[in-house]
Amino acid sequence: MTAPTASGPTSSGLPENYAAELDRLDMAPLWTVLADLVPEHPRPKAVPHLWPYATAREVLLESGRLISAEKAERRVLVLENPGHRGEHRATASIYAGLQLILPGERAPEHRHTQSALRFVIESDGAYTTVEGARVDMAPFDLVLTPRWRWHAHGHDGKQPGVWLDGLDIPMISLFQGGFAERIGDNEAPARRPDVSPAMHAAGLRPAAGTAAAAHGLLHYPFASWRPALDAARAAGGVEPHDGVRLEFTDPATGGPVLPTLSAFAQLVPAGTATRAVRRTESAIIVGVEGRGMLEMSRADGSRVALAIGPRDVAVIPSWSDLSITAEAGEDLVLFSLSDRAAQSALGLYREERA
Ligand code: GTQ
Repeated sequence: MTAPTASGPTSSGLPENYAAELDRLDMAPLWTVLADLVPEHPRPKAVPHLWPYATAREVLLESGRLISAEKAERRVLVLENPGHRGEHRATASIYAGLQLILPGERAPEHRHTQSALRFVIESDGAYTTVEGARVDMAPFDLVLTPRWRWHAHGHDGKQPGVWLDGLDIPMISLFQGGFAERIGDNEAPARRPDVSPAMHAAGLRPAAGTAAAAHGLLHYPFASWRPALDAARAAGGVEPHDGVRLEFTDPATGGPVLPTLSAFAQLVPAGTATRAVRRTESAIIVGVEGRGMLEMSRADGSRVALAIGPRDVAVIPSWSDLSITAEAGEDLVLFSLSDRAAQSALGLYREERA
């Protein structure tokens, strides 16, 4: 039994002149495409895929010889899912890219209605400013640039700075909600240190009504989140389907870090495998420590296994039964971002555990 497809010829048995008349009237029969428009379960166009960091790093460094950060505005290589060629997205809903900034460079101030999170891959002095607050980036830090905040990137160190950008660009594009503004460096807001992590660690935030109150927590340093995984594990937090999986939260709401994107830290104990789980969220996953396998199903039901190590970036499409195996000897530590926040807000999020 084959379902009718949207792209196939008119297999509906419509008289040719009737089909032509519909076309002329900018109308189309539903019955030839209904099964695609209203599928019984998600059938993602995005496919499981992994970008090994060693390869990505080479072409990224080459981009640094071809164009400056100033000229590019953002010097980024977009991670394009093979199932979405030409669409500049890693999954249907998530944009991902690797951004390079070289010592002494600045990527100029701009703001947009798309929200971004950065997961730092390499840095010895790269930083982002958000509304003038400087966030210093260390490897495996999570840094947020929520929608409509002025932000720029710079670099005071000696080695190339690289991070993964995760943005909700496809979601904002779906709603045609894109606005952006750019300003010159002369008009850039004054620099000041970002004090949000220290405040939030103390359970404090700027009092309501003060100028600083608008700025939430922007920075989740590796030095803070990594020990939390070990602590959770020691406290018995290893789950059969996830190992230890913690969600980064917005302390103001207790919810996801951004209205559209969620972020997670995960630890799969060495020599163990998680039981399969399928979730409607599509996700980008980054290796932090250890090595392992991401095993999942493709939309056609076949299985694929992707070997992941530190700094490799992989895509987990929606509804692909995922099981993660950590090699013996070292725990597998992973960072991931997903569209779960947006799906939950719309009441769509579902998961099934094997
Ligand atoms: O750093 O502001 O990868 O605006 C894509 C769009 C990064 C950024 C991206 C952006 C940025």
